[in-house]
Amino acid sequence: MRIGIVCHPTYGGSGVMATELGNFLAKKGHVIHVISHSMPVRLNPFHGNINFHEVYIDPYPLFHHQPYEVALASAIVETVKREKLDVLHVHYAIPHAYAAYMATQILKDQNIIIPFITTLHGTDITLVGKNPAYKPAVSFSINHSSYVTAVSESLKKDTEDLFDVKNLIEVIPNFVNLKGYDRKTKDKRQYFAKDNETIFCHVSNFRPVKRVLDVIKVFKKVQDQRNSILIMVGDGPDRNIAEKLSRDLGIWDKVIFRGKTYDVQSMLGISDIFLLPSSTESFGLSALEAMASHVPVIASNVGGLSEVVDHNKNGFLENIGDVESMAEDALSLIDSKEKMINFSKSAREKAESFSMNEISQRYLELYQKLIDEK
Ligand code: GMT
Repeated sequence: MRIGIVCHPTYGGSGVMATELGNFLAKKGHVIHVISHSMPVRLNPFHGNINFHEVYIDPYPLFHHQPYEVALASAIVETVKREKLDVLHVHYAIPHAYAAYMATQILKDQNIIIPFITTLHGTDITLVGKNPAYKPAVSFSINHSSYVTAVSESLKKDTEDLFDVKNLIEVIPNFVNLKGYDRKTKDKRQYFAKDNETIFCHVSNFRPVKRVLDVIKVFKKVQDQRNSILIMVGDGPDRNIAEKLSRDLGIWDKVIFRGKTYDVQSMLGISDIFLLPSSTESFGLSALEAMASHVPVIASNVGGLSEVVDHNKNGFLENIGDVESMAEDALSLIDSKEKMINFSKSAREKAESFSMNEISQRYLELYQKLIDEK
C-alpha cells in the first residue's frame, strides 16, 4: 500500500505513535509518505520506503498567523497526486483532520478519490478540541472523516460526550514496539545513580496537564526517606518552575533534567519507577513505554490510564494531586524487593498485550477495507 501519514512532529505521543507506525509499516514493505512541518523525531530516515515531505510556509508580513492548514492541505494534494497514494492517515484532529478534508475535496474536484482516517489522540478532544474557537471545525472534520479511531475507550467516550458524533469511532489502542525496550541496567545505570539509589523517571512535554510539580513533590517525599534520584526527560513550558521547585526543596542535586532526548529507551531501561501524575491522559503512551521496559507506573486515575495500568498489580492509580499516596506507593515498592519484582514482571506482561505487531495489523486491515470500498 502507498500510505500518507500526517502528524505533529514534536515529542508528543501522537507524533511518536504515528511515526512508529510508519517505520513499522515501511519495514513490512508498504510505502510511507509522512507530511509535517518538520521531520518527526522518531522517523527512520534510512529506510527506502520512508519519505518525508516538509510543509514549508514562506512568512508573509500581511499574515498575523501563517495559514498552516492551507499549506498543509496543498501539500497533501500534491503528495497524493505525485506519489499516487492509496490512503491517508491523519493523527490528531487539529488541524490535520480539517486539512485532510479540504485536501480530499480538492482532489475529488480532480476526480481523485482517497479515503482518510482520523486518529484522535486526546488533547485534540479533551483540551483544545472542545474550545469554542475550534469546536465546530473539529466536529465537522470528525463527522466527515472516512473513518475515525480513538486510542482508548475513555477517549471514545469523551469524544461522544463532547461532540455530536455521527460516525462510529473504533478504539485501536496505542502500541509499543516491544523489541526496543528492555533493561539496560547493568551498563548504563552507573552513569546516573549509585548502587543503593532508586531511579525515578518522568517523560513528557512538560505542559501544565502533566503536573510536573507533582512529580517533584512525590519525589521529595520519597527522597526524604530513601536514597533516590529522579530523571526528568523532555522539555516544555513548565520545565522552569519544576527546576525552581527542586532548588527550593533542596533536592536539586538529586533531580536530573535531561531535556529532549532521542534515547528515551535507555532512560526507561535504567529506571525503577515511572511517575505520570497528569490531570488528563487519554492513554499515556509514555506509561506504556515504561511498562515495556519492566518499570511499574505511579499515575493519576484519569482518562485511559486505567486501561494501561492495573492498580496494585503493575502500578498504582491515585487521585489527581494526591502526592502523599503516590509517595507511599513508591515507598511500598522500594521497601519490598518481592513486590518490586512482581510489579515489574506484570508491567512488562501488560505491555505485551499492546504489541505493535498485532495492533498495527488492525490499521492495515482498516486501510485495505477503505481502499476496497472507494
Ligand atoms: O500528552 C501530550 O502532551 C501529547 C499528546 C499528543 O497528542 O501528542 O498526547 C496524547 O496522545 C498520546 C498518544 O496517543 C496519548 O498517549 C496521551 O495520553 C495523550 N495526552 C493526553 O491526553 C494529555
